[in-house]
Amino acid sequence: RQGIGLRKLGKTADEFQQDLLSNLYYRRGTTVESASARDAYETLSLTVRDRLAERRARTAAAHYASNPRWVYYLSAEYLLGAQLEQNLLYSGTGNLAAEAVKALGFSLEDLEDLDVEPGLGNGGLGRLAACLVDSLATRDIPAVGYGIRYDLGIFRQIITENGQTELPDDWAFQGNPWEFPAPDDRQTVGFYGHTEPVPGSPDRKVWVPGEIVLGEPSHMLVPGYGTDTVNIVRLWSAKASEASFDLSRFSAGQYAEAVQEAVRAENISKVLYPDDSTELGRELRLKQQYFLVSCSLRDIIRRFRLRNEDWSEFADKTVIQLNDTHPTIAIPELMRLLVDEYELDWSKAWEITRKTFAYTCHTLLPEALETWPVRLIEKLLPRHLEIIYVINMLFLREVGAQFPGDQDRIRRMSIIQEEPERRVRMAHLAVVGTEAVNGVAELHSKLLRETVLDDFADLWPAKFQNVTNGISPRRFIRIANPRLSDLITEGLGDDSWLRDLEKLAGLESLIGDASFRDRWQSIKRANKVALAAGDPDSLTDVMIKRFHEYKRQQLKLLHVVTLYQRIHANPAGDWVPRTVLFAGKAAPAYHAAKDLIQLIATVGATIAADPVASPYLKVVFPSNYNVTLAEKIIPAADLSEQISLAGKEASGTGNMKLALNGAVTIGTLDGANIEIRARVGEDNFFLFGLDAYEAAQARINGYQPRAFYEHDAELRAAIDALGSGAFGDVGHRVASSLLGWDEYLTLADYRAYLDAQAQVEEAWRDRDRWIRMSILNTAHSGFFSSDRTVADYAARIWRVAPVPVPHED
Ligand code: 26V
Repeated sequence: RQGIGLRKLGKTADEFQQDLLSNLYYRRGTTVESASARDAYETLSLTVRDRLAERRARTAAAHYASNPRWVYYLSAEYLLGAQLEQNLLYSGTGNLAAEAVKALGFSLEDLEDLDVEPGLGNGGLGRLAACLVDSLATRDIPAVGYGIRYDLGIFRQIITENGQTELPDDWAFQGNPWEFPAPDDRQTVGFYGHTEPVPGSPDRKVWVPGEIVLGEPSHMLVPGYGTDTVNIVRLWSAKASEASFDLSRFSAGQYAEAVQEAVRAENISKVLYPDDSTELGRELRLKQQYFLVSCSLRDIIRRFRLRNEDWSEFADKTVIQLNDTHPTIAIPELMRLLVDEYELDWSKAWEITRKTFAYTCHTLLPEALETWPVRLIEKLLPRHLEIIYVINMLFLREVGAQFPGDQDRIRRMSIIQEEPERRVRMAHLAVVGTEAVNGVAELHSKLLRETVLDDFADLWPAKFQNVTNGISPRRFIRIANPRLSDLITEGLGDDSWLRDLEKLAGLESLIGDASFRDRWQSIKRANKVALAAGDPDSLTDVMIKRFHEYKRQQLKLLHVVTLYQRIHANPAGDWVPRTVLFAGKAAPAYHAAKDLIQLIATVGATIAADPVASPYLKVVFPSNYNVTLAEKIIPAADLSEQISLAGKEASGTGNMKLALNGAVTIGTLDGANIEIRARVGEDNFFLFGLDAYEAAQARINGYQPRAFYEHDAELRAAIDALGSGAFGDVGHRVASSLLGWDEYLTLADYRAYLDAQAQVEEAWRDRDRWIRMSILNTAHSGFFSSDRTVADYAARIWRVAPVPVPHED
């Protein structure tokens, strides 16, 4: 196929215009005269996508030529964010596009409003996956992200005084111009059935599945910034095989029954599970996990075999990162493929498997650690259960040899939990079957070693590492906050900081420049005006994250109630005006979290209706927090609330996004807060509360929330107000849960939190001091770039090198 080449895509405004028009006519099938905003959006998206597709083709060629070591990121969730603005930026076509759509009679902003984000994740874990694939491409690392193409993403949330209502998120209802379907790469996935022995091969079995489902991939392009690499995220959709349509029933006129099995098959990728805090043990969720794993591993093997023959090279060419335990069934699945299908010895297969996988843990909460009933795995994946048993037997033999006679240790470490029912502990399987295990912030990694995984850290100390999370500076400052980005670029002389975020440290030398500080402040103000959440001159105090008791939105609410009561007690006081902004979703089945949302909305409405308090205090709760909304709120924030009970938040990443945009943090010694404080400096961070050891100790020593209630009159007044009946049953429930048990020590930290908030107000009143703090937060956030996170993984866990893609112009 020599001598064949692609026509160059337009570089000038005229040429871009021509490309846009040809897409409008030939791909969208409409005309200039009749083009709607939707037509213009779809056409522009295709025109931008074409530019990335050309880079993608060169990337694939460079990767094929070098047969490199690949990183495969396996994640049940991705929160990629809106694509149009990102892809305009990464393809450098923003100005051309603005001109071209203007000629069609539209503005770029109108079209960006039509660009819906694929909400294929719950929160931090899903957004981290998106930041890491961005940085993998930016660092020219050959990588594929594998995930599930849920038809329905994270639910759409509506907030009223009755709390949260959920609506389905049919995100691709009008199509998705960013996606390339690849039906030729479909895979076949088995479920249920039984296994049969293979005569003469004791390690091997034949699995005869009882149900077959097809996985159809499509991919989204993941461009690197400032480089030609374009990687992909490959998402699997479940499709019924033809065999699932029951023709005999159809012929008998039982039309609904005839398609019943097909509908069941396609339900696998129908909806994202919106519970990110407690494992419900649902069969469909396990099916989703195995569906992702089975399709992805076969695709990985297909790709390996394009350039390689020898299995002994598999682990040299492949590293598979497990994003939490959700894809951990990949460990027995790779064993099954190698032993049963490719006929490798067990010990050779195990050596390959262990070397191939690495595992990232994202939690410390015991209720979020996945375990699956043995009976469920036995029914759904009978061969995998057999393999897990063999893995466990050989593993426990190893433990027994290291610690002779230590039966209790064997019970604790077993992959199988025996009581109260037999379950498979996925985190144990993930540690046993991988080469490296990491936590997501220094404290989290340390607590993993000292608590949940302590026995494993004793056995294999070298396996345990830390890789502190990071965020994409492209999305979370350049795209979210163009005003501040322009000022930074001007201040630093160029925009190379977007690929080398530590360069932000150079802002420190501008801090003495009064006009720079003025401009910094005016930009913050302009961002608040654009957000239109409250008085732009008030202190904009934001708490944006999933609702969970450990994150302690209830502590923030107690603070709000106390401020309200103080203002009432002294209406003529010199109060600092505040706009308190909450945003976030609660899992639909998490009643305590939903109660909190409702209570915040109700208290907010009471304050808004109160002429005494409302000039100083406003509570706002915009609906449907997602990546797009985060990009609007973060640039407008003055104060970042990171107030989880110490030892509970693995890392947090919103904390990094807010600090990068010049918000000052009030926070506990938890997750990455500790690392943020160490970098921005103690003077530029409002610290309060128990540390992780004190918190654990308080519980052991018989913590009594009532004692705090009785000894603190303001706390008592706040809780009494909530429980008084003025806020209905929700007020009662929240107040009595705090007084009765207070799982996350809210009352123990209340006074320290209010004292820290008083210091916040003192700093805020000295406006020049506040601006300096704000600038220093941005200047010292460079470490939290996900480019650094990826560099850490690449050097210490993946041992991969970049493969540059030759530039063409
Ligand atoms: C957990 C579970 C638990 C079992 C049921 C289903 C389900 C679905 C999703 C999840 C994910 C929760 C874990 C998570 O998002 N962790 C967050 O990860 C962030 C990135 O590392 C980190 O910054 C947050 O601190 C951590 O809470």
